[in-house]
Amino acid sequence: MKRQPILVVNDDAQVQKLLSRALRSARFEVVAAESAKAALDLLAARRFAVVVSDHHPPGVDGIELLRRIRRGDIDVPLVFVTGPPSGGGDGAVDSRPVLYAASQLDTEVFVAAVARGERLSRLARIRRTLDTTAGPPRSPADALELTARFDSACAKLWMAYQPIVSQRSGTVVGFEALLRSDEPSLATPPAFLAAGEQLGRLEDIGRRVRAAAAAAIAALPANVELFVNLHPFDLTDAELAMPDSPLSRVASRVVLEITERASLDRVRDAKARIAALRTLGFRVAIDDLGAGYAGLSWLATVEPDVVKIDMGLIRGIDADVKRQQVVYCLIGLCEKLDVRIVIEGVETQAERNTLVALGADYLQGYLFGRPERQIGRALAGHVGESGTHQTPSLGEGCDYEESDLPDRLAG
Ligand code: G
Ligand code: MN
Repeated sequence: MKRQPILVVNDDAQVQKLLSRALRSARFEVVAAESAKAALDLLAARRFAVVVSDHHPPGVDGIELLRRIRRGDIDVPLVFVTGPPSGGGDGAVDSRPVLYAASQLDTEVFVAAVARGERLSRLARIRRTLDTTAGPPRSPADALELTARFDSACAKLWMAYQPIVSQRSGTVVGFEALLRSDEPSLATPPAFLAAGEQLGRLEDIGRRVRAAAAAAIAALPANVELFVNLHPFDLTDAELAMPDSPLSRVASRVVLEITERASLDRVRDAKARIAALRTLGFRVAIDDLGAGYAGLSWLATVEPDVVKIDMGLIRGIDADVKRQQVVYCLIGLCEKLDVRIVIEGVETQAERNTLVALGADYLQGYLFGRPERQIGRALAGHVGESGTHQTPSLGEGCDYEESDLPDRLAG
C-alpha cells in the first residue's frame, strides 16, 4: 500500500517547522497548511495518512475542523497537539481510537502518536476494502462512522442517464436514471444502498433519487419516458405515493423499476401499494428479471407494465442457443401478458442482431450509450432534432440477418 503524507496544520511558523522537522527525520512525508481552510482544500484534493493540528487552528476550532474533515474522509486519524501543560501521552480523546493528544514539546511522544495514527489509517483502509457486511452497525462508534459516510454519500449523490432505444422505430424511447455517488467509501450503488438499509435510511436515498429524476424530466421530449429504480422498501415511504410529490406530478412519464434483487416479500401490502402508484399514473416495471429468485412469480404479484431482462441472460447470446431459447420464450410470454419488454446490457452488434431476430424491440446497453451525467448530452448524442436515433452502427430499423438465428428458432 502506497504511503500517504502527513498534513500538519499550524499558523505558528516556528511550531510548524519544529513538528515538520521531527516527522521528516522519522521519514514521514509532510505537507504544511497554515490555516484550517488551506488544510480542508488540501484534504479535498488528496488523501493524507494523518492530520496534525492544535486545538485552535486559525479560522475554526479543532473540533469543528475535525467535523469538516470527517465529512470528506471518515478514516483519517487526527493528532491534536496540545500546549505545554496538558502534554504527555497519546490517549484517545473520543470513543474511536483515532484521536491523539500529544505535546509539541516532546517530539518522541509526538512522532509515536503520528506513527500510531498512520498504522490505524492503513488498517482502516484495509477494513474498508474488506467490509461488505450488511448487518446493523456493530457498535455506536461504527454506527457514527457509517452515518458520517452515508451523509457524505447523500450529499454527493447524482444521477446518470442511459438511453433505451427502439429498434423498430430507431428512436430513443426512454432513459434509465441510475444512482451514483462521489463518496469514495460508498462509490457503488449496492454499497450505498446497503449502508442505507443498515441505517434504516433508505428513504433518504429514494427521495433524493426521485427529486433528481423529476427535475431531469424537464430536459426530455414529451414522448420519452424516464425509468426510475425503486428499492422495494421505497414502497413503504408515504412520500412516494403522495399526489403532489415532485415525481408524482409527472407520473405519466415515469416507469418505476422494482428490482427483484431485494425481497418484495418483506413489504407488507406490496400489491396494494403498487396499485396505488398506478392510480397516480405511474407505470411499473420488474427490473433484472432472470437475475434473482422468484422472478416469474413477480409477473403475477406485480402485474408489471414493463419487464426488463437482466443482462446475465444477454451476454454472448449470439453464440448461445440456450440463452436464445430462454429469451425467445420470455418475449413470447410478455407478448401474451401484454407486457412491454426491455432488454438490458446489450454490448455488441452481434448480441443486438440476435435479439432483434428473436423479436426484441426495446434495447439498452453500452452499444447504444453509457450512463451519462448530463441527460441533455445523452440526448444530443443519440437523438437528433427530430428525435431520431443517430447511432450509425445500428443500421436501419429491423434489418437483422436471418443467419443470426439458429435454424430451430428461425421462422
Ligand atoms: O440493476 P439495474 O438494471 O438497474 O442496473 C443497471 C446497471 O448496469 C447500471 O449500473 C449500468 O451502469 C450497468 N449497465 C448498463 N448497460 C450495461 C452494459 O451494456 N453492460 C454492462 N456490463 N453493464 C451495463
Ligand atoms: Mn434498473
